[in-house]
This record gives sequence, C-alpha cells and structure tokens, in this order.
Amino acid sequence: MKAVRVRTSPSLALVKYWGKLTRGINLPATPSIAVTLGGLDTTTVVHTRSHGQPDEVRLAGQLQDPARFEPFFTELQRRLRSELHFTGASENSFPSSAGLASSSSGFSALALGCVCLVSNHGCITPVMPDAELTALASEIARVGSASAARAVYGGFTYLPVGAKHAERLYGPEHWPDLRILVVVTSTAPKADSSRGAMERTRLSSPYFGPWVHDAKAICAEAIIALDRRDLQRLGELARLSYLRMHASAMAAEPPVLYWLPASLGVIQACASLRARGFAAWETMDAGPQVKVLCLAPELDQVRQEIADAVPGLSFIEARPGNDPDFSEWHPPRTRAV
Ligand code: 2P0
Repeated sequence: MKAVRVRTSPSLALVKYWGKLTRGINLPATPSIAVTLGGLDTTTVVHTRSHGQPDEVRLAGQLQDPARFEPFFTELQRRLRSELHFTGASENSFPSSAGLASSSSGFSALALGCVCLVSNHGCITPVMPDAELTALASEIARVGSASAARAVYGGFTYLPVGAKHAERLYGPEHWPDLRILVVVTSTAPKADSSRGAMERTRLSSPYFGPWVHDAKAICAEAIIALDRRDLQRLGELARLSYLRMHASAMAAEPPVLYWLPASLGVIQACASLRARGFAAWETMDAGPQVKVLCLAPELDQVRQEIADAVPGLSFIEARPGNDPDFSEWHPPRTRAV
C-alpha cells in the first residue's frame, strides 16, 4: 500500500490546554480533557514519496508552509525509524483556522496516515493501527499541535500535564445523547494564532501562573463529572476552564482577545436558557466561535433560542465522534481521449 485516506474529527477541549512547559516540544502546562467532534470531518490522503522528494502538505489544494511541518516530520522519521517522506492532502468539512481546532484533526490524520503506511507496508487493507501504534501516532501528532494528540481517538480523551501522548477515557458510546452545538459567529481566519497567543500569555500575563495552578483541580473534578455523565457539573467546570483560560489570555501584553460581540451574545443566550431550566453550557477556544454542550432532546430548542437571540449565526451539530477511519486510496483514473 502506498496511499491511505484517513478521516478524523477535531478535538474540543472541555478543560483547556493553554500554555506549554519550557522543556520538550508542545508539552502541555495544563491538563485537558476533550470530546472528539463527530460531524466535523478532516479527510487526508497520505502518500509515500519517491526517494529524494521532500515532505509536502496541502490543505484544500494550497501548499502549506514547510517550516510549520518540519518538526512533525523530523519526529516522525525518528520515532518510526524510517527514511520515508510523505505527502498529505487534506480537506476540512468546516472552516479552517477559525477556532474550530482544524490543526487537531489535520495533524492527527497526517500522523495516523503515516504510521499506517509504514506499519502496513506491503499490506492491502488499511486498518486502525493497534493501541501501541495509535499512542505513537498521538505522540507524533502532538509535535505538530498538542491538541492533535487527543484527536487520534474518537469519544473522550485526556492529555495530562507534560504528557507525550493522549489517553482514551471513553468511546463515544459512553454518552450517546450528548450534543455539541458549534455556533459559528465568523468564518474569517483568525489573526492571532493559538500557538503565538498561548506563548504570549505564558510570557506576559500575570494570571498565567494562577491559571496553571487551578487547572489540575478543575480537570480532576471534570473527569469525575464526565464519568457520571453529570452535565450540570461538567458544564460548570468547562465554563470555569474556558473563562479562566480567556481571562489569563486577555491580560497578556499585547492582549489576546478572540471574542466578538456575537460570541458574547451566545454566552448570554446560554445563561438565559439555563435560567429557564435547559442544560446549555458554552465553551470557547482560540477563536470567536462558541460551542454549546447540551442533550439531544433539547438540541432543537437550544439552537432556535440562540438563533433568535443573535442574528447572523450558522450552526454545526456535533456528537461524540467515532474513532478515525481508514481506507485505501487509488488515484482517479485518467480517461484516454
Ligand atoms: C485545547 N486550544 O485544549 C486548547 C483550548 C485552543 C484553546 O489546543 O501550539 O493548535 O499547536 O500546540 O493545539 C489550540 O492550540 O496549539 C488548542 P499548539 P494548538 O484544545
């Protein structure tokens, strides 16, 4: 097999990773737990390259900056003890670089595809790498983007402080009626990359230390709430986590401010829904979109009330996603004229 198609979904943190340790590459300073967003897809076709050709990545046909991928491919060669080079061609079913965690699904698909090609060399049918190889793919994906370490798994995941790879907490069957309503307030690519913004927060925000200090206790309690499928408590902890992350980021110099007026409108609409007894718990990442945790029977009403409260939004409905899937890829046949 020389090419494989891998589908992954982005990893939405319920408790946030924001900030890196000063040693290693992309080792998180805070622990995170996440749900993989089934319903948002990244599909990446990965090929091995002929000898002497460099690694190359395209997103929606556009060649990506090789410098962004260099540490990832260096780690890949080192960990797989392989001199192979690869090309990856990726498409997202959702807006890229807009705070919807496209780097998590992008790097996880690329890492899984490369691991699959190396480990399946000579085989015909691509399969999900075994647990050990998936952990290895998670470790390699982390060097591309720390959140990508989580996106090699479906369901619910955990990335501890300083961890090289993520762990699976539960598959999607743990909480089948959980829904995540992705509320898109803007599809414009963000001006402040999450990588630069979190480093600026670490270096200049007086609140970075307290944010890191609190994060472990929030995460430990959130793991218990997730285990119990206790949306009320998980929602409260998710809210603490995203607001403390953003509070520390806003206090950086220069400030990191991802929120738009519409983002705040959605936050207020969720508070109003909760005041009327609905479970609607919002969270935000490195962008202006708001993601709302709710339960399947209330999803339509939650969406309608948010749409009525804030004009101009669009919505994507997600649920705990499945594990990545793999299929063999063949080049399209060119017809003789
Ligand atoms: C997360 N985010 O836990 C947090 C919450 C955004 C807010 O991980 O520098 O693209 O490549 O490791 O993973 C987004 O940052 O950053 C992110 P790098 P990444 O999902």
